[in-house]
Formats: sequence, structure tokens, C-alpha cells
Amino acid sequence: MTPAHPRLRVGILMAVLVGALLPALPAQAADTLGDHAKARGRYFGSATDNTALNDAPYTAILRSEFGQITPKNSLKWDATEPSRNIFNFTGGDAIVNPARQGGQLVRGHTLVWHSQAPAWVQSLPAGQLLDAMRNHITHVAGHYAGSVVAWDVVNEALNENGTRRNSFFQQRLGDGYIAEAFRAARAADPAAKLYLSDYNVEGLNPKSDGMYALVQSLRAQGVPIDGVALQGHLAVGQIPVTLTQNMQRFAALGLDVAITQLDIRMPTPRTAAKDTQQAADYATVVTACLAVARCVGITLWDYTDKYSFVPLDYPGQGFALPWDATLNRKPAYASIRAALLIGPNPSPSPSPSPSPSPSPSPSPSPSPSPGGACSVVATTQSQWGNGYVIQPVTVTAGGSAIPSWTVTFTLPAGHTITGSWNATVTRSGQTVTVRRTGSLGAGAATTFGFQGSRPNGSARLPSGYACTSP
Ligand code: 9MR
Repeated sequence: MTPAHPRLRVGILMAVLVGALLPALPAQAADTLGDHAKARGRYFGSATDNTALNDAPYTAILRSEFGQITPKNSLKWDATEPSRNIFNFTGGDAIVNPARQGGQLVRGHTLVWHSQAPAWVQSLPAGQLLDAMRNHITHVAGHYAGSVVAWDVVNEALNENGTRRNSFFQQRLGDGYIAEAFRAARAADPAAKLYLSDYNVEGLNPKSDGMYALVQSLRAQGVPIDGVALQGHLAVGQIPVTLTQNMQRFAALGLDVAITQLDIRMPTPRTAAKDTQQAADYATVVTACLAVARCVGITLWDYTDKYSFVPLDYPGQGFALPWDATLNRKPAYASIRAALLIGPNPSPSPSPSPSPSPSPSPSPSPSPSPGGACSVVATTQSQWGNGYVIQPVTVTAGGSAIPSWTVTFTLPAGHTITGSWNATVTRSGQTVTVRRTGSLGAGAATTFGFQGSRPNGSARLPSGYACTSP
């Protein structure tokens, strides 16, 4: 072995000395998405399937990077009870057991779903279906009691217009089947959080309105429901701007919220520009979750394009996940990581968050509006090469109460708003408008925040903040 250069030897000695001191210091969390989410009081997970478990490079990342696992198919009815009252937990156990042994949380997906239900269930007469559903839940949730933290008890029960899907459960059991399913799940596993799950319910729309009305009514009847699962099968450039607001309204009902099947697809072919937009979109979703105290975590619907369902279900689209098909990280990986590190802390904040910029750099721009009705001060919490977080933006009423306020500011060319919290943001050209109705007392203040992306190399930030009130 060649002897080390003298200066290098001093360096090695220093490293050894510092290393010798390290045991006295608190252990550092690993630099993984799972650990960064955990530091924010959330989990960051991935779904997986049995067919991928013998892919060693794949499972190495699955085990190291994520704090939570969801079996993609092996807990569904066709897998767990293929014949009446004959249960098979082989596939489920093969995913759940190693995850638990490795300290990963597990979400159960799903107990009651019209799809992937075996023919024998679908053809049961009404008089037998309720018992069969209860029996299924009792056995499956019972088997995994103590191993799963949450169940998607009922999946995809709604139409796009928010009414009940006319599934065979709905047809034969009527409206009451959802409540019955939740009651049976609570009895089988009292510790698991019980969720209603659906897709296209991420933003405010007729379907999420239907979900809201449904869970509100379930709560009013005393049905044991703990959360809503927003699946999050999303498209590049089309993240609903009302994602945070929607999660907040469910949280305000006393429910947990989780994003349980996240992927953000793009039309093929994959390009660098689409990757950049996708990275911003992933950051938007992570930021939205961090902005809502009851958003408990995010699960990717697998983490790599190698095992994504997207190309099969959406011909002409794909590349929806943060790792490519050769298990290399895409730009979305870094943006998720950055968002987990610097995203908003809703109040009350669960824990202090590490930040790449050592301390917020306030860039106040007070702007008393005509008549002094309200003023606004924006603080740059952090910024990095191609993005920034502006929070808090503090809006203060003047000497009299105001019924509503509007803040405008100017976005430099080439910038986009990738997420916002406590605010509904609209954009026209370079002018961004944030409006809030609801009275603000004399001298009282409220805050919002947003995250932006900018071209690499641009050091510019939004400017020209102004507040007006009618
Ligand atoms: O990812 C799952 C895929 O492997 C299955 O073939 C498919 C069959 O229905 O189900 C997929 O998962 C779905 C999930 O269970 C519910 N939400 C939509 C998911 C994608 O279709």
C-alpha cells in the first residue's frame, strides 16, 4: 500500500480523533427520505409487490430509503380469500413480516373494494354478502392486528360526481355497507387507524365534496373512521392547487389524512423539462402534507418506474416515480428530500426542522395600503439553487377590523409557485394574488406561505408585496 501524503495523514488523524469523540454525540439520522420525513413527524413510504421481492438491488432501496411499506396487491380480497372462508396470507406475510422486522410501518390495502374481488363474492346473494364481508374483515384485519398501523377499509366507493358508486356492495347492501365495514375493522383490530380511500379526491371537486359529506355523516353516526386516504395518482403540471385546503377541511373534522398511492405521470417521451416539472410537483405534494398537521405521511405507489402500473393503465404515459427503471434517482428525489427538509411547519409545530440554510433570512417589505387597512411583510425562510420558501407572509389589519384582504406580489419571469399553505393562490402573468375572506380584527395578524421554483442560476425572489382590503 502506498503511504499517505503527510497532509492527508494529518487529515486522517483528525478524522480518527473526531470519530473517537462521536459516540458521545447523539446518533445522526440517515440521509434517507424516510428519516427526513420522520424528523418532521411523518412517514415517507413505498408500495411494493411480491413479484419484485427477489430483485435484490430493488429491495435494498426499498428497505433503506422508506419508513413505511404498503403491499400493492397481496392484501386484496382475491389474494387473501380466494375461496369462501379459505384464507391465504402467504403473499401478504412475505411483505409485511420483513417490513416489520426492519422497523418499517405497514399500511393495509384494502379490505372492501369492488375490484379484485373474487367471483364467488361478487355473485353472493344479498342475504349472504354482509356476513361474508364481516367474516373477511374479521379474518384479514385480525391476522394483521399489531402489524399494520392503518387499513384502507373501503376503497373507491364514490363516483366522480361524489355520489355512491353502484358497486355490487352498494347494490346488495345499500348505503350502510361502509359503516358496517368500519365497525367490523375496528372490532378486528382496535389499534389500527381506519381509512376511507379514493382517487381524484386530492383537490376540492365534486368527488372530494362527496367524500367530505360521507365522512362527516359517518362521524355523526359514531362510525369508527380515523382518516381519509387521498391516493394521489397525479399528472405532471396538474397538481390541484387546492390540495392543502382540501386536506385541511378533512383535518378540521378530526380526521387524519394520508397520501397513499402517490405517482406523478408524464406523457412519453420523458424529457429533462418534464423531469424538472415533475420534481417541482413532487415538492408541491410534500410541502402540502407538511403544511397540514394531520397529514401523517406519503406513500409512493412503488418507488421506481420499473414496477409502476402507470404505463399499463395510462397508455402513452409513464415515468411517474422518483427512481427510473434502472433504479437511478430522478430530479424528483432531490426535490422531495429538499421539501422534507425545508417545508412548512404548521402550528403547533411538532418538532424543529433541519434546514439547509442555517437561519431564515428575513427580507421584510412592509406595504401599508391606502388608508392603512392592512399591511404585509414577507420573509424568505430559505432558498437554494432553483427554489425558495417564503414564510411567514404576515398580513396585519390596520386600526380597524377588515372583512377580507388581498395580497398581490410580482413573480420574476421563469418562476413558478410550486405549493402554498393557508392560502389560495391565483396567478395572472407575473402577478400573484392571494385572497382570504373572513374578518381580521383591528391590529390582528394572520400568515400564509408558499414555495417557488426558479431557473437554475437565478437569484431573484418575488417582490412588490401589497395588501388591500375593501
Ligand atoms: O398497482 C396495482 C396493480 O398492480 C393492479 O394490477 C391493479 C389492479 O386493480 O391495482 C393496482 O393498484 C390500484 C389500487 O389498488 C387502488 N388504486 C388504484 C391503483 C392503480 O390501479
